[in-house]
Amino acid sequence: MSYEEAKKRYESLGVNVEAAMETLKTVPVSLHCWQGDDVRGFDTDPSKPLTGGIQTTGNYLGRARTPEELMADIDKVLSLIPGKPKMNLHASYAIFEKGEWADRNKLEPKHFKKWVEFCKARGLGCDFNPTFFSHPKCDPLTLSSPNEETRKFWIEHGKACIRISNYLAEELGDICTMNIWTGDGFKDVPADRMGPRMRYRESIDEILSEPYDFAKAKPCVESKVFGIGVEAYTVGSAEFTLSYAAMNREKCIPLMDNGHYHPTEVVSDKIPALLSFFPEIALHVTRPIRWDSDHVVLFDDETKEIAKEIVRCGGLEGRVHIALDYFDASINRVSAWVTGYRNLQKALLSAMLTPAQELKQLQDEGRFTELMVRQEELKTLPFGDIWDEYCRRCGKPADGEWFAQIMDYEKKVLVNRQ
Ligand code: RNT
Ligand code: ZN
Repeated sequence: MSYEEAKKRYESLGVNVEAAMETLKTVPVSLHCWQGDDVRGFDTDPSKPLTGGIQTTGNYLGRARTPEELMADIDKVLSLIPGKPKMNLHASYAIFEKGEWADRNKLEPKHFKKWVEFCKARGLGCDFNPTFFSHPKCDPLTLSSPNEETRKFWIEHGKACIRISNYLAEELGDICTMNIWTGDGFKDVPADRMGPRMRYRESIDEILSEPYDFAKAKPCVESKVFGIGVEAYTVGSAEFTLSYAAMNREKCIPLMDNGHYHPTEVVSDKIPALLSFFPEIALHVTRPIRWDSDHVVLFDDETKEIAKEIVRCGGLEGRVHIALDYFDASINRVSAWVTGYRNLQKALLSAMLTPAQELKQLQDEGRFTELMVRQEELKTLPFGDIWDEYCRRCGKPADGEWFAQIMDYEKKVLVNRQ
């Protein structure tokens, strides 16, 4: 079917296809830098394992080993994704001059100057994350450590990251969300659950005492249910972070990662729950398989449902900050990046092509039989034709037109990184 015919099908349901495409072009979605190098970063020994309860599996060829390689890969990704990407960096991706190095508590804006130049040249905004894992100072706790020296070190890191976030927001003229996530927790049954949480709370308070303009730099707090090696207890649990955010609404926002809940809980349902109270929320979109496995985001039911809630709860008007968060080392990493980004774009476009008002009316009038039929019928509309048109209008390849470029890049560039 052609675009024009597909468009007519949607218009007959009262959907404004042109407006949907135009809007989606302006919705920022963060591209996580850490898919390209298996979350290793540049500031610690890359042969050391990841810590903090997260893991990458696989050893596909072509992991980016330097800032130059990572940036080249990101450029490849940017050439193949439609929409309005912004970067998402971790503090561990600081770029040092030759012979220079700074520990995490001593990081400065200048260590991200090359990233600012990268973003400016491509018209991108940038989000940021302090890195409270994969570092010798994880004892293994960080912000909740009973060791005051350790805890102070990580508070200083958090404050340094606020200053860097201010710098990124200022330089790039765009909002910078700064996400606080720690892997703090215990493998086995703890003897004190409250102590670490009280210390974590105080630590975040101290970090957020560093000055910032909340309209530009937005600290977030991300919860988690458990991690590998941290199975029994997580300091930053759902109740902890949500309570923190609720009690500090004027200085931080809650972040939900859809890999961080029990398997039958869904973030799609939590989005309207949180938006009933919080002016703004942030998301890490990922794909958990049986645990927080961080698989590549697919165009699957829950991703579509998350997108629908973002769209119909007014999330596109700046209330929902959307970021990707996954890492797969078992397949071509550039393809993994592109696939996940495009799938989230697809989910958002598909959500925007839903006649939300009509469906809501059916619900409000109690016409549930018809609601089911209408919702099911939407699933077989000619979405692919609209999607391909959207890609073209963004100047990016449609489906079926980009994978060969990845294989070409693998043959010419990635194979040489053995
Ligand atoms: C880990 C959290 C966290 C990280 C990134 C790298 O479970 O999801 O957001 O994935 O910060
Ligand atoms: Zn996350």
